Amino acid sequence: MPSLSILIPAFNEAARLPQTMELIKSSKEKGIFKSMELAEVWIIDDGSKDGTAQIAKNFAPGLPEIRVHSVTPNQGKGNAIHTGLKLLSGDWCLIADADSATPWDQFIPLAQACLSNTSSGFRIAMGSRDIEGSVRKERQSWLRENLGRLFNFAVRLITGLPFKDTQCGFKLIHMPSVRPFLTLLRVKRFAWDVELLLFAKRAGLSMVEVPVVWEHQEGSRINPLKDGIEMFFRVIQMRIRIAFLSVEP
Ligand SMILES: Nc1nc2c(ncn2[C@@H]2O[C@H](COP(=O)(O)OP(=O)(O)O)[C@@H](O)[C@H]2O)c(=O)[nH]1
Ligand SMILES: [Mg+2]
Repeated sequence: MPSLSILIPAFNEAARLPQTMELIKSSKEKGIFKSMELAEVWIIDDGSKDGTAQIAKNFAPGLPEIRVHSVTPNQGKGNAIHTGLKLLSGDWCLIADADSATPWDQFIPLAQACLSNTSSGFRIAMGSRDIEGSVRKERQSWLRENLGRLFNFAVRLITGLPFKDTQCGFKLIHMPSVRPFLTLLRVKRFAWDVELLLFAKRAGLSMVEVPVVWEHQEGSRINPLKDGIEMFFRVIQMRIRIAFLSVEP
């Protein structure tokens, strides 16, 4: 049976992480992850100032798979993900947000897409909030939701990636397939997903968007306008960089 590492980037998540730890524990007990062997739950604390790392460590007696790594000072979600991807040991990695905005049982359809017996078993399955079958239970603000759609439209136009939602924080990744290009990833903040998918496309990996349930959680760390503009320019920058990158992944 393949092993699974869960990877959660966390910036000042003292308030939202405990419930997420409880939810992972109860999901494990319910057998949500049973198609894989849950090996580790990595919390990458990114220069938090609210005791996030200690809160995660305190939970270890209830969830012995917990591993905590701290990056200081804060360097961004993408950087935390890259750090975690290099540390973890599972065959598969489920990247998820600290606020459990995508309920943990949504792992099941992602795993099904990846573990299908046929040759079409995907190497990356990304949760999507914007395809048929997606359910947005609690919605984000109108501005945030539509800026997200505009961003994804720009991503399709600039990169040629065909996906409707690259930014949902719930992705299942086959580690042996992405490991060869991990050291080439540069985007330290919120456009990290697009860069990973672009390198995966370049490496010829099969990828799929899987509709998921999504419930917006209060306490977002993202500033839709400021971060949105930065993400847009990062996408242009990465597109140019990848076009001129001669090293094969
Ligand atoms: N490591 C790290 N994680 C971050 C940073 N900013 C946000 N995150 C994490 O990214 C995830 C999603 O953040 P959130 O604010 O809920 O984003 P939203 O749901 O898209 O508004 C959470 O796990 C956050 O802790 C950061 O600067 N560093
Ligand atoms: Mg959130």
